[in-house]
Amino acid sequence: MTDETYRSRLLVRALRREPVERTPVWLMRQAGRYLPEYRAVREQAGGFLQMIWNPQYAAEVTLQPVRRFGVDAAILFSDILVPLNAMGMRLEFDERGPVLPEPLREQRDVDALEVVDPRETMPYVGEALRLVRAGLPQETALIGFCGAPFTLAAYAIEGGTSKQFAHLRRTMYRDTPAFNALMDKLAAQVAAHLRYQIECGAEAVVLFDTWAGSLARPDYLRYSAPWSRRVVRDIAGLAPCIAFAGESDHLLEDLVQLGADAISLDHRTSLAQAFTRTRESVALQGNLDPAALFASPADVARRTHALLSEVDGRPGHVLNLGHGVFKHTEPASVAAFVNAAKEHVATGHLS
Ligand code: 1CP
Repeated sequence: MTDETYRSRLLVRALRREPVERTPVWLMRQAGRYLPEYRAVREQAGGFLQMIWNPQYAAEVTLQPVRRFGVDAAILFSDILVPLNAMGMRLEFDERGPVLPEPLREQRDVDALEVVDPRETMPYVGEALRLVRAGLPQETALIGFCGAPFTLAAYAIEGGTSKQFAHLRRTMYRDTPAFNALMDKLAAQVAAHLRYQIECGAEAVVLFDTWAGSLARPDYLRYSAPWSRRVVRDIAGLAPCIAFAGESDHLLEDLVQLGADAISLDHRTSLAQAFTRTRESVALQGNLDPAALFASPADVARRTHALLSEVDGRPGHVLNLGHGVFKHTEPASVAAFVNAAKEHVATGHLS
């Protein structure tokens, strides 16, 4: 990458806590059903997994929000559950979300799970990344991602989404050797998947630990953090890593210890206080409430300026939502969010 290309990619610089001309902005789940052009491709492809497995479709929907809104980053269109499928688990998506009809419940299920080479089992991921990079403006960064081992274990053991995670908790507490063996395999797969995406052009990666926040702090430290830390260590120096953990205000100080370059905060955490709590030792991403996008575009712009004023130009901020875009969001509100970010003039630390 030339110096000029590097300088133009605000996202990568902000993740390294370098001063930037303006705060970079992108949205989690920025490709999705709230966009008519996404729905059209989904119809043509015939399903969600069909879009992921076809690099042309995956690249097209990855590029759609970049074209429409001019966000500062594209995130590969895929899903955190794709590697579980590559490891040998059946995976389906229905109206309610993901379904894994053969969940892992015992040691021998874990034994049957295979750590695989992403180059051989998920070549469509690398191909889609190359197509996206070729279609992106120079200044737009490309992001890869993976689920964190704990969140992947939650889906693998439950067989889908859950509110109480009873099977997961039973396995964690009562069959700890099987849980640990599963986490070891998942950590190896996750690290390999992130390395593969970086090799194929991802300039930053997100590690999504969506269900981490469901754990009390001692359980997070015992059952999730060690394996996430292993993954972060495994990719250190290759590309900046953003650690996301859902509803995790109680874990913020522990998330710093993962060693990632940035932490993605949800809207329940005060961004200004988070800079203090993390001693400005990591970059912070976030954190407009995704439901705030149901406000009028003018109100969304006001809320976005208020959030950016709170940060006041401190280095190491990437603007995003606290969690993914909701399905019934109006594109005009997303545009208002992105445009407000691009127009915002910091009055504090940078001026
Ligand atoms: O019907 C559709 O079109 C599918 C909806 C959808 C989409 C657009 C799903 C099903 N996944 C995705 C894409 C996706 N998932 C991306 C693509 C990048 C982007 O466009 O922004 C990413 C980064 C993910 C990651 C993901 N999948 C997470 C982690 C982030 C998060 O939101 O917490 C999780 C938990 C999933 C599982 C999943 N996949 C899909 C759904 C509906 C869910 C969540 C189900 C649940 O609540 O358990």
